[in-house]
Amino acid sequence: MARGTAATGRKGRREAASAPPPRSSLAEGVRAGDSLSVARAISLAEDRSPEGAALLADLAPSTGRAHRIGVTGPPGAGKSTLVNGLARLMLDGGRTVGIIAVDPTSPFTGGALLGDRVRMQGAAGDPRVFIRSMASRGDLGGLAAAAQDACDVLDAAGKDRIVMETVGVGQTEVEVAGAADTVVVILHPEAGDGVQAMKAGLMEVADVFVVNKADREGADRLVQDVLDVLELRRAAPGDGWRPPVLKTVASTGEGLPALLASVEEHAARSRASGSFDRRRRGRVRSRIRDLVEESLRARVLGAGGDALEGLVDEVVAGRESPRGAALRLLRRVTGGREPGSDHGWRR
Ligand SMILES: Nc1nc2c(ncn2[C@@H]2O[C@H](COP(=O)(O)OP(=O)(O)O)[C@@H](O)[C@H]2O)c(=O)[nH]1
Ligand SMILES: [Mg+2]
Repeated sequence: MARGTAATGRKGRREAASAPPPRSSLAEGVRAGDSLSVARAISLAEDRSPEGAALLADLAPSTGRAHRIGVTGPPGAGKSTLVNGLARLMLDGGRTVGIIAVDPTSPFTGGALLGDRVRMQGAAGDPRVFIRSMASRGDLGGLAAAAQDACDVLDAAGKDRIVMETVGVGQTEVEVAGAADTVVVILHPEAGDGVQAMKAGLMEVADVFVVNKADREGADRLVQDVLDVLELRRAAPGDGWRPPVLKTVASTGEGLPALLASVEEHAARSRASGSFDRRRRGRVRSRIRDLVEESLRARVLGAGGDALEGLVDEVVAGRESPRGAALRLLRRVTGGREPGSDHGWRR
């Protein structure tokens, strides 16, 4: 990545901007790693304000260096405890760390995240760590996008490692965690959870499996269950990386150095094999698509909001088909031109 060293890169940019408007000074603050600027930048991005969009554009040249690690698994598996321990190890190894805790199930004031904050205090007291909680505002797709934007901000702020923790095993969690360079799936030896994770598609996105609470009954059996499922998965095409299944006791730190080593090995191997770039391209591709979809949807339904009910009447009365109605709404933003086909408007 042609980014130069952090020091010369930042200095060069600062000299180039002789009379920076306020937005640029916020970008400068982010690039300098200032926590308040980072927090404000993430809020702007989260609000999806035009100011936030412009800021992300300003920061774009400074992103792409961090390694993004998604951590997901069922509630209570020990994710927060493990992320905290992992962050400590990364700091001890001389890395700077950003942590984003994503909770699609709770409103912004939800208790779960406050609990997480308390648990993460070990790492939170350290100025080299930035921790941010993000919760649903009733729009799950938006949450995944906001988490990605927050990652970009932390990346631009010079964090070497960004960990995204999600609370559960639903679709949004898979989406958020899956949008990482390395995906860690945490299971724990309690009835049903392993099966649930396998159903939710987590088995497919995992690069590293962790059976946490290895101090509990049933850990070895769960390791074997995961290995059995992986045996089937090996038939699928891949880059030769076999996801390891590691045992940890996050509450004591046991197994965490091996987990970190595994994550780092995956990072190195995927960069060498090209799968890192492929994944990153795929991620960017779907982010662009999602944003196009989002803004088209807003434009079509925003501009045609009044027309929508009239079209509903027509469809209900049998004078128009749903597809025909959709095309009529679309034409309002395509300047009356017929979209080539409606396939491009969906995924
Ligand atoms: N026995 C045991 N308890 C653990 C372990 N890791 C975490 N816990 C406890 O499990 C509970 C849930 O942990 P938490 O990190 O909040 O899980 P999360 O919901 O996945 O983030 C907490 O009470 C932790 O102290 C472990 O390895 N062994
Ligand atoms: Mg948690």
